[in-house]
Amino acid sequence: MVFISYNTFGAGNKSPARTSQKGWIHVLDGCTPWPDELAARYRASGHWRGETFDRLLRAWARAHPHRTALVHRERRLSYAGLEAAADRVARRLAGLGIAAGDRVVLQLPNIPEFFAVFFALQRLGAVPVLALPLHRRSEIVHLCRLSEAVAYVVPDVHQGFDHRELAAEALKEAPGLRHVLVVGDPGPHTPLDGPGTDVPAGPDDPSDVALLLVSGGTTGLPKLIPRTHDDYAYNVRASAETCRFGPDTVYLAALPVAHNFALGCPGVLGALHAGGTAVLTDEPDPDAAFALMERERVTATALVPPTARIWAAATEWAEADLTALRLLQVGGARLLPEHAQQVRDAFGPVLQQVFGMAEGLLNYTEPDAPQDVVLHTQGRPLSLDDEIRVVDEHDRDVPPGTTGRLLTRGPYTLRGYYRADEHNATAFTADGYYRTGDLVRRTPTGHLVVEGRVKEQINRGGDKVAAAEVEEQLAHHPAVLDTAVVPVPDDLLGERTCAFVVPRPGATAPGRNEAAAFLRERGLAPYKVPDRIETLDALPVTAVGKTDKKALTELARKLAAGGSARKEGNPRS
Ligand code: OOB
Repeated sequence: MVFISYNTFGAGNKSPARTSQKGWIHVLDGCTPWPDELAARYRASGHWRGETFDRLLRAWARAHPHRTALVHRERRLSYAGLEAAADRVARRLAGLGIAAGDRVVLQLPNIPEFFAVFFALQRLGAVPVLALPLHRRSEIVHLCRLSEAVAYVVPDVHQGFDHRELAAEALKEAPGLRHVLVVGDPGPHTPLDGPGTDVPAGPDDPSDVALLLVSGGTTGLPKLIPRTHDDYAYNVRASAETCRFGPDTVYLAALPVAHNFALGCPGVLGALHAGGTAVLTDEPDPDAAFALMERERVTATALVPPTARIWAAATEWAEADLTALRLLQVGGARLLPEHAQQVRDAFGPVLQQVFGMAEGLLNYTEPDAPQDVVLHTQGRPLSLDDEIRVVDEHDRDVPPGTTGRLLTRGPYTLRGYYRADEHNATAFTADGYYRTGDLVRRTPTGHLVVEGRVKEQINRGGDKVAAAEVEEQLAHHPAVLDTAVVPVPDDLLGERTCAFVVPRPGATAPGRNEAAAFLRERGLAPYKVPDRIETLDALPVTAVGKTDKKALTELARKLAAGGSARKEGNPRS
């Protein structure tokens, strides 16, 4: 086993794929490793323990084979059963020629097969690219091409959407894609179930990339976030410890498990790491979720703020017994103090705020934190080795307690997006800090309060929408000359999207329905379709001639409150 497989490369540099004598790819081409001295520090402090996810699953299955690992509807899978399922899928994939270093786009909802495939890929040393269930052609084709995926794993039909049709388009548009594997009725594709071949011993290097997470993004299409075994195993283990997960933990995954929060913060992997049970569902409405929580005696779950508020309201009339619940994590978007209070009033002192990101850094309010901290802050960094800087626009530290831009680096925060040299040059400082794009303030106790953001991203109740991506897509509409997408405040989701559109001379700008149909047709995920469309004769510009997003955000706010675009803000009317 090669313990230290990374060479030292600066942020933004490409590291070459390294091939061992046996032909395994050790470091994915296009990933930026941690510098040697930091890697050594993270190992010395016991954060990085040289674990791989394949060895972890085997160790769990050996330690308690008969305990329940996963529950889905009426199905219960023991740890031994999960390991056997992963082995079966690994044999299947090996039979198709999927091998160490290959990337596989995994787009499955919250079903046990997600984890069977995830761990099968770990077995093979192949790398899952975790697409969200709501991603559509635009995102999927991009993810397949960017990762040069050889396979794409989908359900047959999920929530009325036929993934086999999307897969057929992906096969046409992503040249490297060789296999589509379907859970359920395969249609023209390959069933995930089926015969396979022996699995060759895979690579066993903890500093290899274990998975690629998809970023919420701020520019154009989503980016890929390489997470190594060392860093993600630490992410999971430290989160499980902080959240006091143990063998009696019953974690309900109601958010998509392809998202970092429900996967590893501590999520399903945290529950498994602790020897507990994970219950999978994608029905987060309170009727279904509460019934499941009562049935399974769920002790912990994670929600985005809008769902947390809906659940809090539902406790007024719901009769389910939720007394087993000890931890209710809320994160992904800002939870206002008054909403935090509502959640706390409804569920008792089980609320935990989580401020995290797929890129790494996680902040949790501690389970025994004073109520004031839980209501008013978004938590404290998970690791003693998380380095935090709060800076102004020139990267100068702001005085303590002042709001500024959050920069971070640490043992589980990426050093570069996958194959994104140009973006990496600005997304990181020269000394490797990730520019989160979030505006925060640090309290004297070291807790962070998220005050806003500098990045152009709309946070639609936890679903991240990159303004640039929607703008790019809308610009393809034949009647659209120019466009700018901004957030509008929304009581439930926190924010919704508003697209300002300037029509081409003589053309009529598309209305909301037409724009929505157009964007869906182009394969954009449905949650990225603008909630509002407003027409302008021209976009306002700043002194240097850039689109004035500040003015547009203000205008969108006024319009949402009942004004008119032409009266209030169109500079040329
Ligand atoms: C989580 O991850 P992502 O990658 O979908 O989104 C990260 C961004 C952050 O940069 C921040 O802008 C926002 O989402 N965010 C919050 C927040 N938690 C995330 N903004 C305000 N308050 C919070 N509590 O969203 C994520 C990943 C792991 C755990 C939890 C959330």
